[in-house]
Amino acid sequence: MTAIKQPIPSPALLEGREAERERVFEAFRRGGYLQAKLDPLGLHVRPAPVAELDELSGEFAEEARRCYTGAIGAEFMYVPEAAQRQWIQERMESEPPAVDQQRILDMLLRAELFEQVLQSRYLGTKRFSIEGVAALIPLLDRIMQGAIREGALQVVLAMSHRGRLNAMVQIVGKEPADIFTRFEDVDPRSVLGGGDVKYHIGATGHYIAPDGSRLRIHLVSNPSHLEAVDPVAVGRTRAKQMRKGERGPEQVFAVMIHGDAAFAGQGIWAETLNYAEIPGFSVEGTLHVIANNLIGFTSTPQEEHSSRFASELAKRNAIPIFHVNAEDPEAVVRVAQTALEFRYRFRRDVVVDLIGYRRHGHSEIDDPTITQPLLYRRIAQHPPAWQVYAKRIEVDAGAEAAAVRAEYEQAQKQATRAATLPALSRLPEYWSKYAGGCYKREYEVDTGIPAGELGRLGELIAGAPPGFHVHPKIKRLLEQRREMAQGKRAVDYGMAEALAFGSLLASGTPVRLSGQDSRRGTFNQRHAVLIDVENEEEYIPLRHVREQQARFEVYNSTLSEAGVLGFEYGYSRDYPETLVLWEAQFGDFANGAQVVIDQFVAAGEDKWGLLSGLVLLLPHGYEGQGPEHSSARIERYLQLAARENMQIAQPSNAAQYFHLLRRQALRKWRKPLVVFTPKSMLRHPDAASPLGDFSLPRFRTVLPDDAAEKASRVLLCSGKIGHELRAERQRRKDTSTAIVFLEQMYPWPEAELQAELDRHAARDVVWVQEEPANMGALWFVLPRLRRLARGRPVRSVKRSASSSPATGSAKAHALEQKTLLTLAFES
Ligand SMILES: Cc1ncc(C[n+]2csc(CCOP(=O)(O)OP(=O)(O)O)c2C)c(N)n1
Repeated sequence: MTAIKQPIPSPALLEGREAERERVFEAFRRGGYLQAKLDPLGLHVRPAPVAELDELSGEFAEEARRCYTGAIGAEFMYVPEAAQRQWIQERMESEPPAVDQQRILDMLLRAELFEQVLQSRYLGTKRFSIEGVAALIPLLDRIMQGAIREGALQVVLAMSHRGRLNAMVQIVGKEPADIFTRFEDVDPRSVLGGGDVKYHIGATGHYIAPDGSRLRIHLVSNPSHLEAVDPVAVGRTRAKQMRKGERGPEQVFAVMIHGDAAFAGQGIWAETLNYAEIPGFSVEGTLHVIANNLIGFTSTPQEEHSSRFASELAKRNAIPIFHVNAEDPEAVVRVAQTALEFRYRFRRDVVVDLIGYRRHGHSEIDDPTITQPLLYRRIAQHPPAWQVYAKRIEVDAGAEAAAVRAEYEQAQKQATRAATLPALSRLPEYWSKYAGGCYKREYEVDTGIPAGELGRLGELIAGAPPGFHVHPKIKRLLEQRREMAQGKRAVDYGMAEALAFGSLLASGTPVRLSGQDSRRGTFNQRHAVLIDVENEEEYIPLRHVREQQARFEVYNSTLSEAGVLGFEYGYSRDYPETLVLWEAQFGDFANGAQVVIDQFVAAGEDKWGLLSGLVLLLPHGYEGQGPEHSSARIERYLQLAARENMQIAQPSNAAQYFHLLRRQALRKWRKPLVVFTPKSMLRHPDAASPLGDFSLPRFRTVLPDDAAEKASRVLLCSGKIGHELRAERQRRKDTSTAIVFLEQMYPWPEAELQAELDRHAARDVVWVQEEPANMGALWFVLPRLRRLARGRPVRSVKRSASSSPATGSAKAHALEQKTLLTLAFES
């Protein structure tokens, strides 16, 4: 969808007064939001002079001003679809719908008194109070009610620290006592070295509407890293929608709450918005709310963004933005209803920019009067939202306030007697058959497939329907794949992967793979989608391996790492039956997703007890392609490895890759799997495997060397360098060197490696790696290897330490590589 960011001409055919009215209204539709009264304190977002509007007067201008410059400022005239503009216009220009004033008052009052009781009982503890944007609660209340009416069964709610504890109680339906218990911090032994702070952990529960109807709410666990949860929440929503089938986007939708500074500043959200309308990633509209307190920690809006509003970035997708003054809760509720209906009617993202202030410091231990003394003097004199509203609707809410306070105080007392931490969330039923924690041998399954079955599968994988015009190069490739499946030619990585996917799909495991250019494969190795050269029609062989097979999805992702990896992680969280894979274009680029790797992939189980079987495919290997096309940074993943939180592997041949992928899908142990995948070895004969190896029972964590039983030296290595060492050994006609491949680095295969080292009488054990001394697996492997070497000296061969992973010169690379090989055999 393209945004036409130019004025839309007024209807030409209107005449007389009607035309005049339309002209005036058009002006306000376009610019009225700049004059809306949005800032409760009137300090930052003041109505701006707009010449075209200021010069308008008379009855029509007055009417238009009422619609467009009150407590709601709607930005929508850049939306290219006339029907969407028209729809918004009608809502802005009609009478506001009736609201339940008592309910709004009740919501505001509960939100603020909950904070006050926390403040009085846990003074000096961080809680990130909602006060100043308490209207967020009636806003969410209206969204949830509307969602129920639209047919939603479940809402995925993502939010950062601000107001989170409050939302847990008022919207997710958690018991106030459960939240107070978290402040009591009981039972610390249960979370030694793990767990997370109370304002980051997830929660599941039910929103209960006034008529008693219920909506399941899933508040997503998130790290401190602002906005990092966005793609995860979208991925989770997509997975939940897929589970529901065709009505998924109606039954499940996402609500995301952002801070103003984070919304304007963090790129991961922009990456997430970018795929909002792309078929493989769309959730048919997310409802965004900026809980905009016009401050970020100590920074002012002028320091946070170059634009008038924090929401500006949202316009990249030409979606509507509704700014609303948080101190007009009826306008807030109206906007909530409009945004919700917009999402359901047009299935697009929509933004509500709820503008308020922040009553306390960033957290309650910060003193904001140091950096904003005047603002906070003003805020100190400003009454809480519930009092402002009670006065406006002329209700004496004193008695109700006292009752609500007493209720929360009672809950707090109850919490002081609790002995254990209450669980705030429950995993859905579909997780019941999977296990996390430490590895157990009983999880192991056989992954081999009989040759006959491989032949049958191969025939289908290498096939195209009659009349389909296959590209001549691909025709050759398919022919070769057929020969591979018949055992006439060694199987390469591309085919091994297709066989792994195909066999899983045939036996009922869905597969979802995304990454930049992953449909073809960056290295021209995959060709998961065939393109008809005559008409560009597509044929996906892996969707035709069996009649009632599982779903196969393969997508070229947007050019994003953090956003897309976050999405796929999220998807894996809510579809554990699916083999979900994310592929980096080159492993080097995965560092753009480091936040997701650190905070979700590596630490999700430790912090939140949440499992994922996500696979990261990271092309890795030194081939003279320069500093950013060589290293997937093995060292970084090994550094993150602890308590069997994930698996890190580098299969050195096609069959091993096949078994590894199948193992990941078929074991009930759900752990992220990081795979360093080949580039030059993709089609190299040394890394191809005979068909028979696909019938072997399992993936082998260590590939022994039977060629040199009586070796005087053992070279231990992983990946491509091992094949180069083998070639060098052959060139030298060396019979005294064993070359052992470490195929899985983590969990460290202690027993398998010990057995292999014990088999060789070698004096010398040498770890050989392509990476510089300060990178690669060296630091991880050496101490472990020394333990297993039983007193034999353990040395290493590697490139010199370097600040950059690889040289930019192909010739320098070749020299270095030659030196490595020489040192491995001669030093
Ligand atoms: C990526 C990242 N950088 C910095 C921080 C530290 N930090 C926590 S809250 C915050 C201010 C956030 O301001 P805003 O988004 O406006 O939300 P508010 O706290 O005002 O509700 C900062 C800088 C962080 N959590 N994450």
